[in-house]
Amino acid sequence: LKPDAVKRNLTGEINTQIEKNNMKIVAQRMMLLSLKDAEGFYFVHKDRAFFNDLCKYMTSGPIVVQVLMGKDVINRYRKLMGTTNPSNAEEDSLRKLYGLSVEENSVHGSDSKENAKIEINYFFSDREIYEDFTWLRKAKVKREG
Ligand code: 3AN
Repeated sequence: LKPDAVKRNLTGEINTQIEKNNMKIVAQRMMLLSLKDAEGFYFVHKDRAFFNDLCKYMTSGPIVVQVLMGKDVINRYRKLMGTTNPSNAEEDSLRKLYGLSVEENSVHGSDSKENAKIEINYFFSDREIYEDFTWLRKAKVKREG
């Protein structure tokens, strides 16, 4: 959950929607990213024009990082999030409901199992994850170059 959502006190509301859609929050933490954290997390976008602004925005206030579990969870959560730009996002999607702009679009979600592994390992240690996610640990990859 990105700074715009946390700032507007939407954590509970978004979590309710996640849970209502049969996805389980199995790890969660509120944190403030350093610029280095954000740059590492978004390293794949380092050549994009919006990279610096995006990293600055992601450090502008606390975020809530979480691990979701469920059947086909990556695709189902991406669908619940909606498209990157909230103004084009599907009715009832999180970005349509809460997003303010293409940058302040309230939520992030891993786009593949491979990236989910990297992103979960970026933020969580084994002991913070409620379910058995040991399979994740086989693929420790450092995102930063
Ligand atoms: P998504 O989060 O929908 O998968 P990505 O991975 O293409 O989108 O982009 C990562 C993040 O970068 C987005 N969530 C958004 O905050 C930001 N972003 C993407 N495209 C733009 C853009 N054209 N201008 C500003 N920020 C952008």
